[in-house]
Amino acid sequence: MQRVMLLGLLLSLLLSSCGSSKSTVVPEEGITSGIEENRDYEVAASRLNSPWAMEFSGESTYVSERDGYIVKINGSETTRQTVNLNRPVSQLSESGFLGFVLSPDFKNSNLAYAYHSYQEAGAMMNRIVKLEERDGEWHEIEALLEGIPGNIVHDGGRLAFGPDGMLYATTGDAGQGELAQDLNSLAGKILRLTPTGAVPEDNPFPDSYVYSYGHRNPQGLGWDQTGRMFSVEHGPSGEPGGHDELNLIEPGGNYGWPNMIGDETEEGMKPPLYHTGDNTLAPSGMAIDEEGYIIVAGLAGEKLVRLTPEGEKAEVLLEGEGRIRDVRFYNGRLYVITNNTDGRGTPREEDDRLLKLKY
Ligand SMILES: [Ca+2]
Repeated sequence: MQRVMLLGLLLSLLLSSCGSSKSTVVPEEGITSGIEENRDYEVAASRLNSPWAMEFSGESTYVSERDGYIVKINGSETTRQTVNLNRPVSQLSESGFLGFVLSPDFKNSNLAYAYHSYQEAGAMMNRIVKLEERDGEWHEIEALLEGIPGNIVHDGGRLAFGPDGMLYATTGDAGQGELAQDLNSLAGKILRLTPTGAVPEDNPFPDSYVYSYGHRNPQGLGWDQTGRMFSVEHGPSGEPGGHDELNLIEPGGNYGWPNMIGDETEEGMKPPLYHTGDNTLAPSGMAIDEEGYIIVAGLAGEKLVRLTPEGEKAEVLLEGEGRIRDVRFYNGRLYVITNNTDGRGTPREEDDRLLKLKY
């Protein structure tokens, strides 16, 4: 009961902070509560170190950790697996071992893909590698793409396979906004690769991995049942701040960073479906349910938010667990990883945790 009252207080604060907005995409009622009183969860794993992405296969869950490990969870058994890479992981602030996705044929091939930061001639870079699970460890077998601009912040890092069988990767602007508009740079983009690391013949720009551009720091990717592609990205820091975005991603689309934020418009640039106005959610992972509702993990916002398919309305599904890094559906349950151990959160004894929720 106390939790409900606290929630009401929080919501009224939220409402008062954005009630005067005239925006067309920030819901006038702000973020409402969709928390069910019986939304309990199981803790599927605890004491993870700065977890970033999660994947599932059969009874196993795999969680990437930013300092370069993969934790394999199988029932009550948790194993921290070594990842043998040809270039060492560089883990500073937001960089490190980030995206991780199992190959669609993982059960037969034992292959997976990872996105991680490394140092090259004194500069932070990011690379996408193919890994194989063998004898309880992971081994790099091939680098697909290297030299993606990096920094201690704005490294993007999400990997996902699309319904077209292609590998998609989000990259950040590496702290240099102008790179997001430069089609010759891999920064501030969503990239599309074949599973062997080649440029697909039907990419929107000739001989280029770039699928969409004008992104600041996208970290969430997903497709609905009709094949529409969505991404969430972090809005600007400082003044005005906030303005985190949900975008409908189309091939060759320019999503406006750093030229425009929020409801601003510019010829040839696509506005977001939804943005958070002056509020900060700091979205990382996302998941889409069977009806097209979009569930977004909020870091600084410390909540799990569900958006309607067109972004007209937002509601809180979970809060009080600290920062949330990633969210995924598997076998009808909603899985969430917290992100309280990377120096920006307030970890509790069991952090970070993998939570399994009813949905
Ligand atoms: Ca934008």
